[in-house]
Amino acid sequence: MRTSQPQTIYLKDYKVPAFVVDHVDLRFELFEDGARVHSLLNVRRNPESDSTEKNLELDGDSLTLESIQLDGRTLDEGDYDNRGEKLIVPAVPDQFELAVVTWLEPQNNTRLEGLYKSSGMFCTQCEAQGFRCITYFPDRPDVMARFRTRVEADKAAYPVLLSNGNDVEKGDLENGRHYVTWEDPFPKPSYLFALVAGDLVEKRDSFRTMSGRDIDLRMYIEPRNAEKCDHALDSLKRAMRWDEEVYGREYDLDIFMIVAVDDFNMGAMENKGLNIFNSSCVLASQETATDMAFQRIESIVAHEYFHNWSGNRVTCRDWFQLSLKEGFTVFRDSQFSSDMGSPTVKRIEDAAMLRTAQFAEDAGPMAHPVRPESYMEITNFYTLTIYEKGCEVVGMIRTLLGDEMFRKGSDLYFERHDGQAVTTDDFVRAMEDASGRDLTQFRLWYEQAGTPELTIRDDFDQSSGVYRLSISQTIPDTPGQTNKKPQHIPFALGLLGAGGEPLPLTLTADEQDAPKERVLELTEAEQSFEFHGLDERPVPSLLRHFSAPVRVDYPWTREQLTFLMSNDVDGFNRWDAGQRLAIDVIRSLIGQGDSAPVDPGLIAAYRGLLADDSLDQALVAKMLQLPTEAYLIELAEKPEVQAIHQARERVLSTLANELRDDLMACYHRNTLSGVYEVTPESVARRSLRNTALAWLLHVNDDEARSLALAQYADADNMTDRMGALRALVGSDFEEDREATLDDFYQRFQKDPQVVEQWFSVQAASGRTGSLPQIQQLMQHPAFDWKNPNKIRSVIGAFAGQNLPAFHAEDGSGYRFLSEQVCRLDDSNPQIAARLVSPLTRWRKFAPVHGDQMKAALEKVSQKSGLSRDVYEVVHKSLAGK
Ligand code: B3K
Ligand code: ZN
Repeated sequence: MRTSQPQTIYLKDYKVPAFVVDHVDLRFELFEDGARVHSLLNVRRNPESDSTEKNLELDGDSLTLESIQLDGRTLDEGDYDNRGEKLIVPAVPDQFELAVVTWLEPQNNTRLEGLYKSSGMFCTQCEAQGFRCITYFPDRPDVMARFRTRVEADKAAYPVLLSNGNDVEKGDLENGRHYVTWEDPFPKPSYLFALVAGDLVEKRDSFRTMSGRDIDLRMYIEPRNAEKCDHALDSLKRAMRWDEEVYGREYDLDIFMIVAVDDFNMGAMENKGLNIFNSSCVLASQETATDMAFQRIESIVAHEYFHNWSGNRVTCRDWFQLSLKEGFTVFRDSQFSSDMGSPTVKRIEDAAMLRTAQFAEDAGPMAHPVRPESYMEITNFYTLTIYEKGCEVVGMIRTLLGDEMFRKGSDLYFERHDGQAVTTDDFVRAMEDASGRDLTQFRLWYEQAGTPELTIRDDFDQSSGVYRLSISQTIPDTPGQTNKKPQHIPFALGLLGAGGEPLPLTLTADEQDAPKERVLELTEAEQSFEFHGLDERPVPSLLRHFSAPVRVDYPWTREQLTFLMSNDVDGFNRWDAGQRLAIDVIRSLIGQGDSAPVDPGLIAAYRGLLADDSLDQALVAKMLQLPTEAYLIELAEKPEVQAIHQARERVLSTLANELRDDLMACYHRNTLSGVYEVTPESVARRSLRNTALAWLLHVNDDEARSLALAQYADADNMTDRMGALRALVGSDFEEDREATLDDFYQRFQKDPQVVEQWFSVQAASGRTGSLPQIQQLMQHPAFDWKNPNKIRSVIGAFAGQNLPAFHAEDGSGYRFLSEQVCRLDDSNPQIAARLVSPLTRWRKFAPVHGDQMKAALEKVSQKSGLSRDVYEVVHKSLAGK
């Protein structure tokens, strides 16, 4: 628990470490009532440091120090200082051995950082600063050491003992105990350390690398999950092959291990050779995981695997550089997912998430650059900005350099910095050096927070045939940053003729055979571009593929949007036009009551989508999804949540009623027979069919009700079973809803990952997720305050997805959330700090909401002993104008 006001850490204060550690020898004695950790460090003064610092400073958190020896001499209490979160050993020699013994209580560790227990097994989470909860250490990523780890535990209770690298020795000990020693030949920062001990089943596979080495792939799970590993192992092999083919990266150790644990703060962790996963992000079977879960698992398995190069072999110098590994690795996993499935759909999913959630972050009190300048608690900076905007920044470099130069750049980066801890600037420099391009202005993407806004206007001169686009960019102020400079923005576009044909983009009057798509480079606050040789005013297709993470303001007419929806050659922009059209229609209905007519143009456009089986069905499935409430709220100035909800519901009901027969036909046309497979085509069909079902049940269609009940009962996979359940939950057929929810729980109660889905489908729905119902779910025997997934699936789903209930005008949703945050703050501050996030946007809302959100935040800020994690979020949100 915090005793003083949290300190702010600044990038500008970075100094190379005064001492480095070459080797770490660890011995873990694991018991039921605690763990003893013996650590032996080979420490030496860092030749690259000009510091004259005589004292050795080590980090430590919540540790009991049992003994400390320097070069074999035991230090007395007066010989060192271990007050606060540091252990300071004064006047150390230039080179020495430090032996430290600490005692910890993993069984009582509810923060899930450092060494803790999950379902009876020991496991670790060290990123970013969990290693200091295990032993005293210079716990910073630029100290890279070789680790040797001996794990000792009771043999019957913990037959499997794992750590990083290769197992080099094992044997039995007295009292029914045993040990295994692991050695990792690659120097690594402490955040990549991992240990697992448990009664686990092993699933094996193997992979032959491009140079012909055979890698042992091993997955460790609890016995009840033995049948849920195939998908992760297949995904892993695909990722390994892909990284060889696309980036030339080969795996380096002889063993690659994956462990699934139920209690985990994040999705997964890329520990060297021993990735640890949240069970929900790695275990899957057709009966228990939806298509979306299958795809998520494939991408997370790949993401963690890709970190072996982008993160582990080349790591971050300090935590301000987090996006160096995260942005690049998200970019790599997005490319991989595109290659495995539908690139257009993947781009749509990424852009939708970015525009809904990252843009909101950029516009809120926690806004920060991709390379932040300061933080209080680094755990709060595992954000959409670091990850997703960081990914976009890498993607823009690729767009500017082209595929070939980008690959040269990444080769140079890996070659130049292998084994080093580096910065985002080193990454950009490698890209510059390989390509010869100057990315000076581009670097502003790392330095300036906020989402650039492009205002685009156009005119056409019939007499000269010149079409002119004027583009201006501004970047809004964010906390601590004003008067921003224009950024370097790759802007992809095309022009369409009246018949929908792509037109050449002729930049000068004498240019021949101009391309039909271009990437313009915006570098000024205002720029204009002329396109020659046009017979008539074209329809512009702007920011194709979402070529930069920016907002676009252009006065589209509904006719232009409808036209783009069915004619653009860029699938992404077809989808985008559909979204913009739907947004425009929904917005125009806000506050208009239940009888205001819905634009027939929108209905016709959706009818067209449903009718045309020749279109890419994966794209159609995405186009049929109406913009989410969260996105509509994000776009609004002072959003009125209930009114937005009602307007959207009105459009949904109108579409469902007007298109009833088309939806029925779509449902039947997309009924699959044969074996379940997760291909883009079959995923799209299931998605279309379940969307049709949900829409029809939204208007309580009787025939659809029978279809849903039958689909629920007969489904051979979770996508269809959950699709039917979700549709029933969204209907007014109360008895069916209750009966099906009960049946679902009875069927799957032994499977925590499915119970989590059962919780969230209820918590996210207006019909089953009212506050009293949420409180009831929290009383359910399957709810568990110590399990982050359960908290997310009930409280997180309520506050993040059930927006009309969360934003209830009496403020009850806000008060509820603040109470849960306070309760969690003591046990798991990381999760508490994430959970509080919906309240931080209080300034965005009209006072009727905003004042109560603010009051809820103030309540949290008054809690005594507030963690650094929650303190930072709450205080930054309340600070300022
Ligand atoms: N690097 C980890 C995240 C660790 C979060 C620590 N609070 C997962 C990932 O991005 O791959
Ligand atoms: Zn990552």
